[in-house]
This record gives sequence, C-alpha cells and structure tokens, in this order.
Amino acid sequence: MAEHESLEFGKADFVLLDTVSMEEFMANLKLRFEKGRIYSYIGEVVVSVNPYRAMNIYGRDTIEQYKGRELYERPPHLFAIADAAYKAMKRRNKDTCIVISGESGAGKTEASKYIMQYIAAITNPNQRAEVERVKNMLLKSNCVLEAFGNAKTNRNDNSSRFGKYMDINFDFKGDPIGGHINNYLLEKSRVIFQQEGERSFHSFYQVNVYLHLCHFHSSICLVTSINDNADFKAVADAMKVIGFTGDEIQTVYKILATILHLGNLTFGVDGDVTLIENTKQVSVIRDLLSTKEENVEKALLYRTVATGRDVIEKQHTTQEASYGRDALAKAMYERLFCWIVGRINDIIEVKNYDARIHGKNTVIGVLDIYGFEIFQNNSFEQFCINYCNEKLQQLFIQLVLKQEQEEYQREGIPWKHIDYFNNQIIVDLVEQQHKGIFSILDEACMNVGKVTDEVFLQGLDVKLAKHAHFSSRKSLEFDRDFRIRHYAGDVAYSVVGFIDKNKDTLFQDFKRLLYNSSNPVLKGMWPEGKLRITEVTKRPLTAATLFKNSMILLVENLASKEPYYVRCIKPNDVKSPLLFEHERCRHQVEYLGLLENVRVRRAGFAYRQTYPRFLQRYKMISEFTWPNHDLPSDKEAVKKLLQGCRFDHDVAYGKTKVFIRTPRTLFSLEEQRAEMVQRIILFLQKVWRGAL
Ligand code: AOV
Ligand code: MG
Repeated sequence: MAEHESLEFGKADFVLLDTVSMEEFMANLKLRFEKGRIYSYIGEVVVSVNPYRAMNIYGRDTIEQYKGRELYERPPHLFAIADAAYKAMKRRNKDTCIVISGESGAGKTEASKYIMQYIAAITNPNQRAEVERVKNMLLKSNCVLEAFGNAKTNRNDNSSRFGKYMDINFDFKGDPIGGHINNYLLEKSRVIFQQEGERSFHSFYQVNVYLHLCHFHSSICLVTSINDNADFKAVADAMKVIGFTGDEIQTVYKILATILHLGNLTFGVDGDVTLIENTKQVSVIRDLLSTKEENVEKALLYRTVATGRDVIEKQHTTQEASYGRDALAKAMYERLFCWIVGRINDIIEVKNYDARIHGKNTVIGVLDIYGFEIFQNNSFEQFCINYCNEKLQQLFIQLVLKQEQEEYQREGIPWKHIDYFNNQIIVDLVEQQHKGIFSILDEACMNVGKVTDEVFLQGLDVKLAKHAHFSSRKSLEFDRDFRIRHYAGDVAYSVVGFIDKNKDTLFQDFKRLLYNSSNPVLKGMWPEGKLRITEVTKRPLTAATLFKNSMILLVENLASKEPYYVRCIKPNDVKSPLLFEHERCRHQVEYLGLLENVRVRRAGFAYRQTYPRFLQRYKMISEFTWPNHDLPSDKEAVKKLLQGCRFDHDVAYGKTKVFIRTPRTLFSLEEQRAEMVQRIILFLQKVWRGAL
C-alpha cells in the first residue's frame, strides 16, 4: 500500500496537506518524527529530521525495495532520491547532483554517506573487479577525510570542518569508474585553538592514542560517541586500501606529531635575543621533519627579508615567533589535508576512458558542506561557513522556482508567482565587488601602515551602516563587533583575527625549511619552498577572495547539473532521539523556506506524471483504458480516463505530462484504483477456485 494512504504516519508528502499553514506543516512533521518516519517529501525534495538514534532502515532489504522504483512508490527515503538521481543519470544521460543542506548537526554528512552506500550497493551487478575496487575506494575515502577534516564542536560531535563536493563518474553501463573530490576551506585555526568544550581534528586524538602521547590532558578528549583507538585503525586501513604508500602514511603521522610538538614550544628573551625555551622539542621536530636542527631553530626565530638588493635576517620578537609557530602549525595541517585530498583524487580519477568507444561518461555529484552555525564566539570561519550556506540557499531558491517555472513553460501551462524571501541581498552584502564585506576586508588588508581589525570594522561601519541586514557595534547592546541578519538567523561576529586569517601569511622561511626536508613526501607538499626570497614578489590572493571564488565556481557547477535536494532538520540541541523542540524546528522550516516550497509546488500542481506512467498506474479504473486503449495516443487515453471520472476540471494536459492540481483528486484516483485492484483480485480468485 502506498504510504500516503495511511494517515497513521501523517502525510508522506507535505504537498498533500489539507491546507498549507505553518501549524499543519509542523503538526505533520512532528507526528512523522514521533512515529519514526524521519523522511518526508515536498514533491521531489526530501525533508529529513535527525533521529539521533540508530534506525533499521538502511539495510540490504531496504535497498532492494527502492532499487529502480519511482519516487512515489515507496515511503520517502534518501534511497528514493538517490535512485531518482541515478535513473536520470543512467536513462537520460544527465549529470545530476544531490545537494544536502541544513544547519550544523542536522544530519547532512550521515545522509551523504547513506546516499553513497546506496549507489555503491545498486551498481555493478556483474561484480566487475575494477568497479568494485573503485567503489571501495570511494567509500573508504570518506573515512580518511572525516578523520582529518571533522572535529567535535559544541553543535556536533562529528562536525565537518571543511566543505566537500564529490563527483562519482559512471560509464555507459551505469557503473562507477572513478570520482573526484573538491574540498572547500578547512577551518585550520582549530589546530591551535578550540572553544571550550570542543576538540581539534579527530586525527590528532587518533594518533595520540596510537602513540601513547599525553599532550592532551583535558577531559573533553574523551567523548563517549568517539572511539579514537578503533578509528585510528580504521583510518590506517582505509589509507592502505586507497593506495597510500607506507612512506606516505608515516609522513602523515610525523606531520601530526610535529604539529603537536609545535604546540608545546615556548619563546623567551635573553637581553635582546629571542630564544626557544624548550630546545628539546626542537630536536624532536628536527627528526620528525628530517631537517637540520639549526634550520628549525632559525626558521622559528628569524625572518629573511629582502630590502632592495640586500637580503637580511630579522630576528622575531617573542610575539612574532609565536605567531609564526602557530601559522606553521596551521599551514602544515591545511597542506596535509589538501595533499590527502589530492592523493585520493590521483588514485580515484577516471583513467583510460574513451568516450568514443564507451559513450558519455556521466556524473552524480554529492555536496556535503558545513552547516550554518552560531557559536558563543563567531569569527572569520563562521562568517565564511554562513556565507556558503547563504549561497546554497540562493541556489535552492533559484533552482526550485526556476525548474518549476521551466517545467510549466515546457509543458505549455500558465504559471502563477509565489512570494518568498530572497536572500540575494545577503549574498550581495558579503560578496559584492567593492561594496561587500569581503571587498572591505581585502581593502583593509591592503592598507599600508595601520592594518588592524579595528580599521576593517571602521570600514564596515562607514560603508554598510544603512544596510538592512547589517548592524554595527554602535547599534548593538552587547560587546560584539558586527551582526549580520542571515537568512537562517542573526549572527554576531567578533572582528578579532579577521585581518590575519584573511591575509593568511606563512613566512617564506618555513616553506623553505619544509622544502629542504630529506623526506621526499614532505618536500613534495611544499614546492614553493624552492623560491629564493628575492623571487617571491606576487601578493597571494586573500583567503576571503579564494573562498568566494571557490563558492562561485561550486554554485555554477551545481546549477549546470540536474539537482536533487535533501533538507535536513535538527530536532533539538541536546542530541536526544525523543525531543522534538517545536520552536527550534519551526525556525528551521521557516528559514529553509519549506512552506514556500510546498506552496510553489502546489500553486502549481500537486502532482504530475508522464502519460505512459500515469496510465500504467490508473488504467484499470476506466473501461476505455483497461486492459489496453485504442486511442491515438496515451495523452488522449488519459484525457478520456479523467473525463470519465469527472476530474477534467482539476487537471491540465501538458505536452508530455498530465498535471493534477489538488491532492484530493489524486486520493480519489488512488481509492478507485485500490478498489479495482481488490475487485480484480477477487475475480481472479474466483476464476482460480472455479478452475479447481
Ligand atoms: P551535519 O553533517 O549536518 O552537521 P551529521 O550528519 O554529522 O550532521 O549528524 C550529526 C549526528 O547526528 C551524527 O553523528 C549522528 O549521531 C546523528 N545522525 C544524523 N543522521 C542520522 C541518521 N540518519 N540516523 C542516525 N543518527 C543520525 V556539520 O558537519 O556540524 O554542519 O558541520
Ligand atoms: Mg557534516
């Protein structure tokens, strides 16, 4: 029985609500959550509520139920959307993407993993060894990236601290033959600083447990939901399976250990000489990096600068030395992370594919990015993360409305406009040339002379004072610096660190130090260390500009594919499987624009189906179509069928699809169908008994 026939679990598709209001929407969402129905639809969009408990709905038997089925044939599930994307890719040769959004802890990363698992499970029926190998590597890459890119935050014990877009490439048979990962801005400041109650990246604790190091004493290292020891083994195994060499894996551990030791380095002064207080650490670092001890020390205490033709060595103050040490730790980690992604890409990229022989190589992309977040203290990283979520919301608005509009146009059906909050104004506030916050930040960084966070803040105050989504410190009652009215809520940011994080400087001396390592893997990560100081002239792009550019490219890429959406909702802030915090959920439904989504979908027609498929499902309810029709086309047959049921007033006939306006019509059709099916069964039973 189709699930929408059973009201016990609420309406499986919000489009079928009797009236579209926030109350009804919330009542249905809550009922479904309480009944363990964590997935629902709005048309083809999956709405998911984090269950915060293990659900028995991802096993082999469930996968079988969804394989090759149409969206409405089974209860809502991620598998259904994954299958829809897969079918579009395979049958229609479309590049598709699945965009998963929602705030931190809402369940995006888990959803992306289930989607990948589903795709892996339904492909390669012939068990081709090469395809199995690719699938295994794609799945294993997740485990490695999570170890290095995720961390416990106050919102989520396994929070993604980087953005991830993964393409899976398929051959003409529909089997995965490779993939590619794009990663976006890793929150590297976490390496040296974590807010209270948070941890650094999982990888550090894993290697810590493994090496029996005791650099972390705080109790938050032990998180019940995380088993660092077991994870260490799983990650080491995954790296091996993917194809990292022994030397590479050893270098990874050495870099992690170096960063841990850097964290213990302290600087002092003797007269006017800056020195390292715990020199023992330096020799450990020297060994780990396979360099010379005096080089390590020199890079930490001096900076080589070119003044005209002269090259001089300038001694750091203790403050500069600490800054350099932290910058080194962050840069080494970020470089390591990017290198890992790069290595995985080298290994999983499609090789030897010839489109002339094999046909078009199609792609399914899965986007799992850091969700919107508000912390006690919000800095540059939160600003970038929240901007990224604004961009994705903008894409959702454009695509969901655009697609809808295009479908009506394509099918020759008139379209009625629905009002919704368009967050383009906030996207502009951040990214617009010259006037946007990123531009103001870049400008402040270019200042000659005084370059401070305060200068940046003044720039914001001058240029944005009147903006409806911006408030400056002057107008705020509390001691934060500026506030943005984001689509998902107000966030107050502190400007401290914006300038440094945006400039993202790493002294050239460190790059040279690492490039001169006798460990070839480490050396290979730092090719720019080859340059002599006089050769380094170009001012690098700022972190904000790089991030903005990468987001624009990402959105362009997603927009070029056929998108499928998963909208994740976090039911409460205490990770409870039982609690549906009404206000918390209502807020998310509101800012995700789900109600507008339902309205657009209904405004609209609640249901649409191609003529042949429609007939396949309902032909038994009309004498003109059962068992077969003799009309000139399926479209004519559907017309005749619906006229016969007197539903003609509630439908529109497009070029290839029939559109049904109200859900009630669909219900009646379903009822009539169920009745007929029952009658047919009884009839067959009679025939069968008679035959006996
Ligand atoms: P996120 O990816 O959306 O947050 P996750 O996918 O990491 O959130 O989910 C957070 C936690 O919720 C997981 O570690 C699980 O404990 C639980 N959870 C989520 N989905 C499910 C599910 N389908 N079944 C059971 N438990 C689930 V962030 O990366 O912080 O934005 O940046
Ligand atoms: Mg995540």
